[in-house]
Amino acid sequence: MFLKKIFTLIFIRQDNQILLGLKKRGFGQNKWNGFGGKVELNESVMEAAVRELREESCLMCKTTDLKNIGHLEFTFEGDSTMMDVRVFSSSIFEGTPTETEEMIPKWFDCDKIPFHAMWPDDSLWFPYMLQGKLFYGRFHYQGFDKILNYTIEELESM
Ligand code: 6U4
Ligand code: NA
Ligand code: NA
Repeated sequence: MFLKKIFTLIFIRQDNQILLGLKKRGFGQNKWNGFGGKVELNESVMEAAVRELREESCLMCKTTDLKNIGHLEFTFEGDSTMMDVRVFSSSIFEGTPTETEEMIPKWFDCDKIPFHAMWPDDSLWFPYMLQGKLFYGRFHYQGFDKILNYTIEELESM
């Protein structure tokens, strides 16, 4: 049995670009990723997604403007915790991406995603996101660099 912890991950889109953040500390340090974190007790998953986006990039977004685009589950060899990550996107937001204690935000062209400096799973599921397909992926890691096995499927609805 796994102890599930729910996380959010949000991707802001504008024209043919996507906003990523370079994580400055903690889990996923020095990797480019979407913005997100743990869901707290007193909030919904979408409220957490909006809060983490604001805390990490200074952008503001409404829960009603979020699209639920994917679901990712991560397990790690020898660890009974499952990271259950709810993935969102939005092209409606306010503010200017600004560096915070946790992240350095930067716009990337969608055909120039820095996969070499991202979680190894990202290159496997980003194509679904970039093609507008809903996805469900499960990844089992050994350490934080090696995927031992995985499955990804396209979903009809979330
Ligand atoms: P604190 O303790 O406040 O720094 P918090 O911000 O709540 O933590 P954090 O940053 O540890 O949580 O959350 C991890 C973030 O990384 C979430 O947005 C989910 C995302 N994430 C985790 N594993 C990932 C993976 N393999 N691939 C990926 N994103 C991942 O693309
Ligand atoms: Na975070
Ligand atoms: Na956070």
